[in-house]
Amino acid sequence: TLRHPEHWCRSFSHFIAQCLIKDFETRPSVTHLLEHPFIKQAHGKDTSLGQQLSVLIREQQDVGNRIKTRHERINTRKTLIIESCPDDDLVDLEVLDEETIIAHLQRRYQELQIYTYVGDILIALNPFQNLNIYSPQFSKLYHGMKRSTNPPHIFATADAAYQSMVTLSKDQCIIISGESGAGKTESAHLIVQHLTFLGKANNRTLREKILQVNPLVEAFGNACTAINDNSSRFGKYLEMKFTPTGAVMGAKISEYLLEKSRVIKQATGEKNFHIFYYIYAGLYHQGNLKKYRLPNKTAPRFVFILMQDIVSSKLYEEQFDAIQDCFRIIGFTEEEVNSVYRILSGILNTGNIEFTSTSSQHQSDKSEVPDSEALDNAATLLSIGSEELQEALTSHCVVTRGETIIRTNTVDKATDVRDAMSKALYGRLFSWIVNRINALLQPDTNICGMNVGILDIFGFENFKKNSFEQLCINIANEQIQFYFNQHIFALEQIEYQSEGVDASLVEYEDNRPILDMFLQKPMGLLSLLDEESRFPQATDQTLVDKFQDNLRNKYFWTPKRVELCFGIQHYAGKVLYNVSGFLEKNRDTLPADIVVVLRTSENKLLQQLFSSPLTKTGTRIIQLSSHKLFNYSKCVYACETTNMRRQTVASYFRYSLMDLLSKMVVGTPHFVRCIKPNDDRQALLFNKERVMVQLRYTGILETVNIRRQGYSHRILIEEFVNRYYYLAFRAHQMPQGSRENAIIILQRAKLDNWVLGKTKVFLKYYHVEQLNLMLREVIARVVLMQAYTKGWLG
Ligand code: AOV
Ligand code: MG
Repeated sequence: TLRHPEHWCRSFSHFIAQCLIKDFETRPSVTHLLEHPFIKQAHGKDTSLGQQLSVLIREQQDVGNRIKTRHERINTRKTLIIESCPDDDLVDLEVLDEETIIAHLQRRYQELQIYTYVGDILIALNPFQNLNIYSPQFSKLYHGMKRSTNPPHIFATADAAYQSMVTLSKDQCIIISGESGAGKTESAHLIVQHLTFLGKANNRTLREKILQVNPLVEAFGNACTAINDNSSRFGKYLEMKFTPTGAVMGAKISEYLLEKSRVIKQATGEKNFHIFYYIYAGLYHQGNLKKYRLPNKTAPRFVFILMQDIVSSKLYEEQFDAIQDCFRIIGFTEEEVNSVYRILSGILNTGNIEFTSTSSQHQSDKSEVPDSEALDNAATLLSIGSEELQEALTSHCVVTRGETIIRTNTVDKATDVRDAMSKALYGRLFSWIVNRINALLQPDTNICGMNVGILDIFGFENFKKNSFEQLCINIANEQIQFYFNQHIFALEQIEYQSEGVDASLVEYEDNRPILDMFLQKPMGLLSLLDEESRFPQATDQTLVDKFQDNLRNKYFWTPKRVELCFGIQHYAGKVLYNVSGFLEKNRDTLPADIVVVLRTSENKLLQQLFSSPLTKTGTRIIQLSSHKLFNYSKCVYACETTNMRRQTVASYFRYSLMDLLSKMVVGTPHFVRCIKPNDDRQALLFNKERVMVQLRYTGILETVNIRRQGYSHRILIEEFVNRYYYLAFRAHQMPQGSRENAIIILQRAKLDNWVLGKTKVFLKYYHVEQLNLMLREVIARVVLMQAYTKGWLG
């Protein structure tokens, strides 16, 4: 009876109408019931109720109309039956080849439909302009809806992850990929926005705090590059934590591989991390430059290219205010923020310390600081002794046969030490901020909840000159592509065979050989780099020779005419790397003398940064249990633990990759593939060639094929019956997890095209969506019914 409102008694309809109004914001999926004549009739006498209802209905229509003009179409389907809509999903295209897909995406892009589905995967084309489709009204519209109800949207992906988490009580993970500037970070923001909307906690401040997390860490971790003005220079995995009923209760970020070298040097046309410009402009306008000992004008050798225009930049000043708000809202104390500013200004001043060579009779390689202003400023800001700092920069202790000898540093060496200190300060400060945010956003209950994780890393990069940083970034992207392939193609096809399911196999480009070349031990590129880094006499040339001698495959080559370079055929294209600086960047040594001085700081925060056991980035490394690795070995490129004592950046990088993937694989993945339509950052410009290349290397055509032919969801029969028996049996029946019962449920749900394997039910992505939606509605009805019969809501 519950399924048919026309059979409801009057008072029950009235009650439902009240519930609907109360629940409207959280459950718009049932709003179509509002229009049902029996409901209207039921509260016809209650004018206030009637008025509220009509307001809600009008609001709903309003949003719909706006969507219509925006997307030139409104989908008014409100039934549970899946209707194919050739426009929105590439899987439904009649002709399937590259040309057709490109033409289709181009037409949609020109109509400002930047999103398109490939089954359950979302393709997002960067619009390079602000679209008016991300307001709370849109969040409402996409809330709890099936994908086919509305035009494709990033909110629909976030919603699907959320609904799947709540319905199945399982962690979820949204993986956003795409090359640099394709729109990953923007997509991640929009996902967080929709998830905070969905996870409405009574605690409003918590929502506000979570929304400040991305802007704050990005101020410290993003920078302007030749490709993207707001390029992520670190990998970020943000986990949003929810209660079992779906209320947001906290968040946690993990950061990966910050490009610290940017603090001391940027490529031509690039800039330092945003925060330096923000604080300089902000403090300038506050009249606080003196307090933080920052020069009023651009100093002669200000490594941070704090250009003159910064002083007049209104935008930077506004960003500074915004960052101050972020700190305050998230809960940093004034003392902490002040310490952060002092350390940042300390880094700026450290960058200005210059050395000159002084030779005496006894020591020819001595360096000194001719002008002590920057040195004194840095020491004051970092609350350490100026003399001690100078000593740590210009000399070092060596212990031989129990005796401590002090050796002087050459100018080059002193400069390296200075730069290592700046990098260490910034890297550790960044990690501290992330850890502090995590502490402040930790759930304050012991409830064992669930997560939606959002992965936003630095995208694939290919500059004119590529260095060690690009290599790490590109290997990380290679790994994410491998994970995608494993999940979409490999695991699925293995299961067809083992379960005796007849499904045609789809060929795809497997990038495992490239990953092997990088990560294998002991002959992979990273291992070779580590080995060479252990030799003090190693040079750029010996490194290239070593690579050349040991990496003999079609993915690696050394160009004849360009010296000290090697080329890699990545999944996303050819990249030429210049090895100069590779060894030093990989060693990333921070002299003990500097650590000793910094530990004497009177600044509590600074003490904390350097008190923990030293790891390369200052973050604690998470040890993974062997059990976890065993389970995930299909998706994660397994690599065993490395010797922590002599940790290089490359070995830390392996850890990070493994840690990241082990987090990702516990959740059900949802993929967002960002595509960059042109390299000029221009709205409405669709460069066919560029899009074609991206579609090819991400394997979109193959993905469409496998989504069309394959079964993306494979669930053990017992688990299936356990999960969905509500749809065909009474709550107290608890049917057995048998094949017969699974078939009863599938038939009752009126699904077709599913297959039963030996132990699993094979379902299309839209089957699962429909089953979950039905399950949610049935459960909601049962809950309402119980509440009503018990008189709780009279
Ligand atoms: P990325 O994260 O993929 O690059 P971003 O998310 O930073 O790329 O996007 C680059 C720029 O594209 C943004 O600064 C926006 O100007 C624009 N953009 C992207 N998505 C949208 C959108 N949905 N609406 C409006 N503008 C958008 V990198 O982090 O460099 O790999 O390391
Ligand atoms: Mg980014």
